[in-house]
Amino acid sequence: MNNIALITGATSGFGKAIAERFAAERWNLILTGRRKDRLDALEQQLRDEFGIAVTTLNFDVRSLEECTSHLEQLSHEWRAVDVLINNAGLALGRESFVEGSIEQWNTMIDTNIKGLLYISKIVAPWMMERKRGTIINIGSIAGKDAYAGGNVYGASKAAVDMLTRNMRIDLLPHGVRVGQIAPGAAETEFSIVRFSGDEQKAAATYHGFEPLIAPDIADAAWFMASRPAHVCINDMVIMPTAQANATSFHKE
Ligand code: NDP
Ligand code: 8X3
Repeated sequence: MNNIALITGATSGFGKAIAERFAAERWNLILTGRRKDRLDALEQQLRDEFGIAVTTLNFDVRSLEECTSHLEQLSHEWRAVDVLINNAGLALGRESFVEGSIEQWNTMIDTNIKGLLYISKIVAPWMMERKRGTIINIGSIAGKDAYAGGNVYGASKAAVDMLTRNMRIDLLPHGVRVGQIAPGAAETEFSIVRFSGDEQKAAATYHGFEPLIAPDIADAAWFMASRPAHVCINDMVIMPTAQANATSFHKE
């Protein structure tokens, strides 16, 4: 059987591009997300184009019950996950925390931190049993560097950064490697979600410079996953050339 990657949040942006990249390398895929129509379309596209096997799981990573029931329904064959990519996540709002919505905070914390933990707690033992595997967490420059209005989103990604380092220690005796990709500004649906569907405001985020695009991150994920077994890429910070850190942009 081909290698297997499990990618959360595969309905859009980085997750979809990572699915396409791994499919092109003839990996079989487990793809998750809440939008079933998109999962179904991607499954069909990847099967037709690359002839790989695809399993889709339609659930919300914020729910431990849903994570458990969907992942536990995978057969023994599909549990042989070689690479887990914890990608599902989002930002909501860019106000000062004083003006922030507690509901939005909960959504970010439940998705970006707790969802990642729930999925990893279920999948890591499958890797431990096989004494190999790779977990790639999608963090952010926002987890390393503060910016105005980044507050809870940044804190959730700082948690991803720290969890990545701790998970690597916990899984060290088991031959499972754990790394992070921390991107800067990338044009996906991220800002449309962040600004509650306001496409103009979302597009303005990328005015005057060339942002990253999803395949840039897919290339990085593939690079990490395809290193020889004795090599672990701990952390990759990937920025647009026009962005030096969370706040310094060269705009024309
Ligand atoms: P998109 O909005 O394009 O994709 C986000 C993906 O996450 C979607 O597939 C969405 O699927 C999934 N998702 C969100 N919430 C949930 C949930 N509760 N349960 C299951 N799936 C969920 O954004 P990106 O591709 O840009 O974002 C991917 C990751 O990259 C996120 O973790 C984000 O924080 C991070 N990131 C993004 C950057 C950027 O500038 N774009 C930079 C740095 C990091 P669905 O809605 O169908 O459930
Ligand atoms: C997304 C990048 O800088 O908009 O994580 O927060 S940023």
